Amino acid sequence: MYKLYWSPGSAAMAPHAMLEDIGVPLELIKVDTSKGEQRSPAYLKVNPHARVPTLVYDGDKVIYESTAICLFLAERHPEFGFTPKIGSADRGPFLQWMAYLTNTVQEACMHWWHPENFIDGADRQADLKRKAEQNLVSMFRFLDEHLAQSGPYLCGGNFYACDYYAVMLARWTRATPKPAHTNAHVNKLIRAIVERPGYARMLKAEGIEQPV
Ligand SMILES: N[C@@H](CCC(=O)N[C@@H](CS)C(=O)NCC(=O)O)C(=O)O
Repeated sequence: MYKLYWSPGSAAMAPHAMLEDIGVPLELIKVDTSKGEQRSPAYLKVNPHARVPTLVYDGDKVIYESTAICLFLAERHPEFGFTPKIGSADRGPFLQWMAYLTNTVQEACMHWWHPENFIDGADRQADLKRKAEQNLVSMFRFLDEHLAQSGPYLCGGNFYACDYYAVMLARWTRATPKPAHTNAHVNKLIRAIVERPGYARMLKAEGIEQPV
């Protein structure tokens, strides 16, 4: 039994999709970030950083950080093949993509959505947002070129959790001038992922759509 604290279209998307695939009993606890529920005293007890997602497992154990939750779920449910086996050829690229997505692409998304968390002043925030927009265009162009040469998934022929993560972040660019899905090979990856049962169920449960 897992409990996932989530909000629609947030960093909870990737772990939520995995939980839908895994199919174990799941309690979804919606945190309305637009109303500031992430800063309620009750939520701060499970996640002192006031962010979603947070996973509760084995009764009272708690972890947060989307990437950590994805890796943890992958290890706990190896039969779903969400990660390559330790020491296998795909393992290096898998770890590389997870790190790149979370450290670099997700950070640029955060700069775009919430420049006020990084810098004071409306003009400087607008500058940061513009820079983030340019960075996101380059990053998804880079991913597109990689997928063109070595796809259809990030690690080649095999799907892993990093593909869920990439498609989650692709959705986060939907309001930018050049959204990720306008890149042909990223688009192909998105179309493959939205067909997967877990990701499709997650979109439905969260009441959101994935632009393709
Ligand atoms: N590094 C964290 C980031 C989580 C995060 O920033 N979540 C956003 C939603 S995507 C959030 O909870 N925002 C609420 C707020 O900033 O107050 C992760 O990947 O889990």
